[in-house]
Amino acid sequence: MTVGFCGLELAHPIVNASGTFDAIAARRAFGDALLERFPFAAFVSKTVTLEPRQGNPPPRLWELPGGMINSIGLPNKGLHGYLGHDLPELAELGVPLIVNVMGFTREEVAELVEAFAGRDEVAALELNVSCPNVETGMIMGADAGETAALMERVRPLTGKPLIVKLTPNCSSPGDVAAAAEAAGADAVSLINTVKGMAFHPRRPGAPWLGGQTGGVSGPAIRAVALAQVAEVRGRVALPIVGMGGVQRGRHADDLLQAGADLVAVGTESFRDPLAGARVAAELSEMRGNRGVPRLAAIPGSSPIPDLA
Ligand code: RRO
Repeated sequence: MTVGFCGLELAHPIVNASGTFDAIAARRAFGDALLERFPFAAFVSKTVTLEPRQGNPPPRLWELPGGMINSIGLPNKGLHGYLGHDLPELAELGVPLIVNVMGFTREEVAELVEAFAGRDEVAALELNVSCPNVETGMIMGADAGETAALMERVRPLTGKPLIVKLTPNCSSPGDVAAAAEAAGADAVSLINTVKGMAFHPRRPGAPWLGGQTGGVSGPAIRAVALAQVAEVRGRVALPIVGMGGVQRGRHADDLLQAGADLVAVGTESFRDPLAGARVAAELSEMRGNRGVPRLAAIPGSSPIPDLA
């Protein structure tokens, strides 16, 4: 049985979290075998900005006992590089393509949305609102008014589904989600990473990450994700893509129980590139095989030790 999401028909409820699975590199490494056994029911591409970006200075990662902190800083080819190089390759994956975009002003986001509005390869857009609006100094997705103003600007530009990717780093994700819904969003996704910091192991007090602070992901934030998905479900009727620390089918099931419609696997894909398929299969086994692949059908997927 397939899963409906914003008018898309998906083979199962597991997708990837933006920026955590490089499908182009994976296709190069595994060839068409990747397409035959693609781990996700839809592919969410890494964030695209209007202009090309180098990203943050290194180091960009810090490993935690329960996950990691990243401070990648949006390295990407920019809109034109994406349209010319990435989009044609991502369009061949055989699953719906969701493009994640971010701008530093509302007009930048509008330009990005307009550029993708007419592209048949793109099934939906995810708006990454975890960055500052350089005109107001506010993190767009940390403020309900900013989020509403952004949605009002971009909603008329496309009939494609618009998914607002919420940040957990705000006082009320529920308020922001409600504002996004009232202004015409088709879905929300949450949570993005939780702001964190690590000191250099040999220079106490000196930040390790080149970007000073970064985003915590992995099992460390699973309970935060569960609480925020449940909170947002209490505030909106929109479809929700839930994510944060999912390693197993049981964790995906928890997010579904909390009110998510789809679940994204993120950090776990760095450890196990087939984690998406494994989580889908485990979920299927838990839920009585309602349309997701069975674990036995996924050679090479790596079971992991039982975690609490
Ligand atoms: O590129 C990043 O450093 C980054 C982004 Br855009 C994001 O949305 N979330 C994250 O953890 N890192």
